[in-house]
Amino acid sequence: MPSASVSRTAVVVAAASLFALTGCSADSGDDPFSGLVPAPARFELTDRGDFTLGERTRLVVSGDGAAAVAETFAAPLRAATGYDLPVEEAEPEASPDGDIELVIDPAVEGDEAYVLESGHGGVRIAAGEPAGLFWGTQSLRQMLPGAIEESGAGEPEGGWRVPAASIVDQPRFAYRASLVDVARHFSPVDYIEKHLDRMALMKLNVLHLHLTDDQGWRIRIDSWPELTGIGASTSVGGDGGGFYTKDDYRRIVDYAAERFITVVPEIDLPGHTNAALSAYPELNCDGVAPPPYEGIEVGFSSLCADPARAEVTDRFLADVLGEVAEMTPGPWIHVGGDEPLATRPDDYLDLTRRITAAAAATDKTVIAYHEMGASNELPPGTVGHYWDLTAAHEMPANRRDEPARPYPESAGQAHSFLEQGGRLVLAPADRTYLDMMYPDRPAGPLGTELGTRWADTITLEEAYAWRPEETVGGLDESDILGVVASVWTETLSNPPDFEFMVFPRIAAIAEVAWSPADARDEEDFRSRLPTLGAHLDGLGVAYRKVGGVDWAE
Ligand code: TNX
Repeated sequence: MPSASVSRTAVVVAAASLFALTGCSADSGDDPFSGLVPAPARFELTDRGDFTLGERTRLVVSGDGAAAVAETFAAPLRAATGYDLPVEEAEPEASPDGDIELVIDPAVEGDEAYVLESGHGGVRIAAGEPAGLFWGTQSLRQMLPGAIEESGAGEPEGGWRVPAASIVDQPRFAYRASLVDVARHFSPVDYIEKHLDRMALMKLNVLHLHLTDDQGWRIRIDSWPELTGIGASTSVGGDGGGFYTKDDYRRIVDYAAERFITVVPEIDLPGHTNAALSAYPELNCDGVAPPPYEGIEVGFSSLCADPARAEVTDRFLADVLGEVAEMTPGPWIHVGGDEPLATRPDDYLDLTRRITAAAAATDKTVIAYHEMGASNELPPGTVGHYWDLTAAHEMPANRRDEPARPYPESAGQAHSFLEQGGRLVLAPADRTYLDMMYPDRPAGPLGTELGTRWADTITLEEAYAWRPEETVGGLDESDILGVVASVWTETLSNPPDFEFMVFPRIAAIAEVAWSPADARDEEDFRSRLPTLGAHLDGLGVAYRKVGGVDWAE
């Protein structure tokens, strides 16, 4: 193993050589390596010669947590190559050449930072924490040929080659989320696991599950069983119901945790609650349960703020949020709060206080959409989730007759979270909503028109050009906990349609989330996408082969 040429005493995020790779391609099999997505803070190809993963390669680990990372990394590699790839504990110095070393090394500072050195003699990834080590393995995963994603792939022409490189890397933001709306159309656990694999490839580390909405309640609550009875019986267009049992949810949480991904459960309150209201008449002010809803309107349902319903509503909030928190190991719980169009403003403030208090009573940190910033009684540290348009937004041509955006009100509500000691996660709909159409409005893989345009259409380049710090004005980098790429599923009812809208635009947001701000370069990003595409091909993802990218054959 060649000695590391990168200092391991500290990981310095320096952008200087981020794009050193442009135009380079190492011959690593069927698909030449075109670069990593998201771009590392520092990446250099070196002249130490390609590493070849072979029958005798071992994963040599040292330090707490390294073996578990190695096993997660090795499982798909074994399936693709047929090699044993044994995981063995050893002092790093003692390991012979030809291995992949995964080393916990406190000298590498930063919760998610890692350094990676590859060359003819082997690969060494070092990190201070297991999370960093895992992200290092995901870089190595992308440096292997895309066939590594396919079970039983067999050896590609040229072997399982990894280009010689030096990487020093850590993320820009701590919270890098993919939001999946499983309420409008349900996704079974197996598909969520696939999505988690794809998230890991792009170093996204938060799965935000939008578990409840007007059309469906998708998580079992033992104390309110009809939520997943009547409440889970259908979906948009009557495309069938579904929900996660507690065991299903724990499977998702565990699978995510193995990939250093945290699940954030969202229970959308007090609006977007028709499914709950349809299951329990006593939650309705008039005591009458509405029928299940299969349309795509928003803003017509609300929990009841009437004092006569206070006992049952507060019991509902405490029970639901308590059970959800109890099965969620991560630090956050999301209580929604968006589009309260069916809730009178003073009722909304009252319900917001009660909802966020019930959520805080679970000892989780509360996250809420920006509308809840209207309240000045938020629990300390509540995180605001901004979803309105960016400050830079120009109204799309089809909506010029509407009032100018962004809503000053939404921006003010976002700032209210900062004033109350919280931070923001940013998800402006005109940049990060992956259910927004592409401007050329192509039919999806199954021939249907996909997505909506209420916020705008979004190209890959527009998603990539987004600058989070400019989203609502007046933000410091430290105000931003992270960013969210959201996929709402009113028009997306199956994996190919979902994937066509999500990929590759989610990769643009992943790079916004991970890579240094001053190093982003659209041309360079497009030049690196073919390698990601080869991996998505290996995973069977039906991504859109957008123009301007030299996608792998
Ligand atoms: C707005 S953004 C919504 C969702 C819709 C989405 C469709 C937000 C928090 N609410 O209920 O699904 O637009 O793009």
